[in-house]
Amino acid sequence: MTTPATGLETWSLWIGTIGMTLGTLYFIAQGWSVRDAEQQEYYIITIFIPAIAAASYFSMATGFGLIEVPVQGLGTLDIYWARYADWLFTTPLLLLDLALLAGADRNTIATLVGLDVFMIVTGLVGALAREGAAVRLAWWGISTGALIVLLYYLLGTLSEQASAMSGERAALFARLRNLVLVLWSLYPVVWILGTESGFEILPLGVETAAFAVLDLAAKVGFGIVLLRSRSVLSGSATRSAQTAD
Ligand SMILES: *C/C=C(C)/C=C/C=C(C)/C=C/C1=C(C)CCCC1(C)C
Repeated sequence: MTTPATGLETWSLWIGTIGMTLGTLYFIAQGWSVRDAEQQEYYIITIFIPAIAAASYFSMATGFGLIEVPVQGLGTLDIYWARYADWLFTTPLLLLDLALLAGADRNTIATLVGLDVFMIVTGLVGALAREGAAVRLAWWGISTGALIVLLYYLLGTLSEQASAMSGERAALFARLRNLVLVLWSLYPVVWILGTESGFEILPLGVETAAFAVLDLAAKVGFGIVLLRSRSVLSGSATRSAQTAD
């Protein structure tokens, strides 16, 4: 069976579960009275993000989301696969929020989501690969390559499209984009320092805590920043001034 979770590991997973649940409930409560269809769109997307993560954290906290992977030369690694199931759905939703804010066209959205899904799936393959450390690191490199292109796209094409929006909206976009740039860049770092790479510079407990902090900031933190600017979220650039709530 899998090795029993350490204190920090268990704590982090339960804090993740509770934090994501509270975030979900908070966004639902906030969005309850929203009648504007365009604003509702952001609420719907942003509520599902911590809701999916809460389910994933609950599965990890109760042991379902964990498997043992025997890796050549590294022994048996404990891998929380449920993270990737969560990220596969939540990261495209986060990008969708950003893309809507930027007024992005369909091709831009498709490119972003495509790169993102590619990044998460190749990361998952790297986490599950049994063929030894070199193969796992190669997958990490492929996934990180996709992240770099994705962030480059956020800074380039998407930011360009956002600059056509009103000042307030463009400023909100820039704030959230910067949050994504910083937080998302840390995921491959935690992965490579943690158990997945086999380096185990960070023990599983510390790695789990680090991912919990990143996940809470990237989902609940992101959602709070986005939704507290509700007045910016509806109408065209010019209408935004009149729809203050
Ligand atoms: C709410 C969850 C978020 C924002 C998760 C983001 C995850 C990433 C940006 C993960 C990236 C990875 C790599 C770039 C390489 C190694 C494997 C991953 C999946 C950790």
